[in-house]
Amino acid sequence: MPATLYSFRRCPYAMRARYALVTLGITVELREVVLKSKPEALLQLGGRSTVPQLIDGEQRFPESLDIMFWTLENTIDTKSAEQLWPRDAGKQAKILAWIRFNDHCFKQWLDRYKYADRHPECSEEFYRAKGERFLKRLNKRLSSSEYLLGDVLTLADIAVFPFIRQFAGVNRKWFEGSEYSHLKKWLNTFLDSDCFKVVMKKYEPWEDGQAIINFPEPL
Ligand SMILES: N[C@@H](CCC(=O)N[C@@H](CS)C(=O)NCC(=O)O)C(=O)O
Repeated sequence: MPATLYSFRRCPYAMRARYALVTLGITVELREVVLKSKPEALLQLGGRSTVPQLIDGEQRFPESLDIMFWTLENTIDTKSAEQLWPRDAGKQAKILAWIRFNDHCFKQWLDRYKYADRHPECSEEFYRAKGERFLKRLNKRLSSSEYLLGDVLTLADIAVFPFIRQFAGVNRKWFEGSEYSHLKKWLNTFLDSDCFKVVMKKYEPWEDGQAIINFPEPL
């Protein structure tokens, strides 16, 4: 039986989990969640009810990063898995450093920039400038290689790009006119990819008892 993924299409955490699943060719049962009315089956699991969450038999993974590691362990495409998460401890540390900075520093400024009206103590431009510190670092890194760790895609790229997509979407005109040309090119490689089309396919909210939705759908 495939594992079950509770997901929300537009959530950047769920996006990176789905992107890893598609990249590594793993099929799950998809349950699309409406955040304002979460399904009973999710709530009854107890504890946190954020998405994404993956349930694999008795095991539960309520963190997107853990779901990504679960995909690495469960794929039969070991070559791609080793590329995304190289054995080299130094590279692993760099990957985690990018992800941690994204999740623990950049994300808070992204949220304030996106919902500046809910944080009137500072201006939208102020929050954007705070977020730009990460954009600058990414752009500098991407000026000398195609991806964050070099010339191959790793978990760092997959984990970070959905958040940059969200930042870009707050004021698209500003982002398009910005100086971050390497970052824009990098982001577009994801947004234009076939994988992303599969990742962003729309599904109706899941209801108990409905037919199983396999994700990704078989070709
Ligand atoms: N650290 C979690 C964060 C997940 C998260 O915050 N998801 C949001 C949607 S983007 C959510 O479920 N919000 C609803 C809630 O907090 O109840 C992860 O990496 O999976």
